[in-house]
Amino acid sequence: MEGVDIAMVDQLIRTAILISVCVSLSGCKVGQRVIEHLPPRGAADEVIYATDFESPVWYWELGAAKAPMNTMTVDADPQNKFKPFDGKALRIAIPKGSHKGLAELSFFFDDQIGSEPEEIYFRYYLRFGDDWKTVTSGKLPGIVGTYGRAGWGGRRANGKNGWSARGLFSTTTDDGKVQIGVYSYHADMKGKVGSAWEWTNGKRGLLRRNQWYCIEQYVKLNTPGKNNGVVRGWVDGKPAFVKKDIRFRDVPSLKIERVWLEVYLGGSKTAAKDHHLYIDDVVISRKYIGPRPRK
Ligand SMILES: [Ca+2]
Repeated sequence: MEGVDIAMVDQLIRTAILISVCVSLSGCKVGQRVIEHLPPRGAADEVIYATDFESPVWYWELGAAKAPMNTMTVDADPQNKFKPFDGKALRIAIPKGSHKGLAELSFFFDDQIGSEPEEIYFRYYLRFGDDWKTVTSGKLPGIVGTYGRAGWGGRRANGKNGWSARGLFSTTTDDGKVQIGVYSYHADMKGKVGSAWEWTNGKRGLLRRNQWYCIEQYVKLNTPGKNNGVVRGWVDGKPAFVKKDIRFRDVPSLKIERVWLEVYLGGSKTAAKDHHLYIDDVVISRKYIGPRPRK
């Protein structure tokens, strides 16, 4: 090592280690602000994932190289009566002539934390825009284990191939309200399409446009072969739905594969005009999350 400054090499190595530790600790969280009221994130922590859409590259953390189609982050959108929940939100469009809003974006548990849970909480803030007036129902973000095989799109679940518990929105009522719920493919499903479980407790799942709501979903997979799987729903921290007799699976290899951040207009007709909704403050956790504390 003659002629090499050992102290300098040592310093370079220390710097390289420090950089790699910082990168691995922050994952793809580059440029992203940590949501302050939440506990630390990671596989061993209760909060597994959180985004507040303040980062211009918020999608990196979900493995996407570019912003998903039909989306943009906004902190103002006055023509659609948008008001921020907290800073920027993700605006999702279902364009005229289309079914697709947000597609092909998921939090895959195995990729992100190296294992797949059997129960999980998923919470986000949701606001339907002033132009939201669908003539059919459709899908919202939710919790699934489709594994590219079954549990969506007419691919019937049989207990061994896949399952899903996505969010659901109904046709907009004449007075501008939207019923939400869960749309599930499970082993007891009849026919090719899933079961629609509307959140009707206290009418809390009947949402108005131009208003932010805290939507939280919980899935606990059943003991394989038994009817003891659970889906729960809360709106603004209040119970809006519970079902505790679901048979998602007959085999232990089916687990919670991902949270699917999907927005999709169903039915045979495409959107007659542009529809917009907004989401913010997405959290995936091993424990109940609940609404943000009021400032
Ligand atoms: Ca935000």
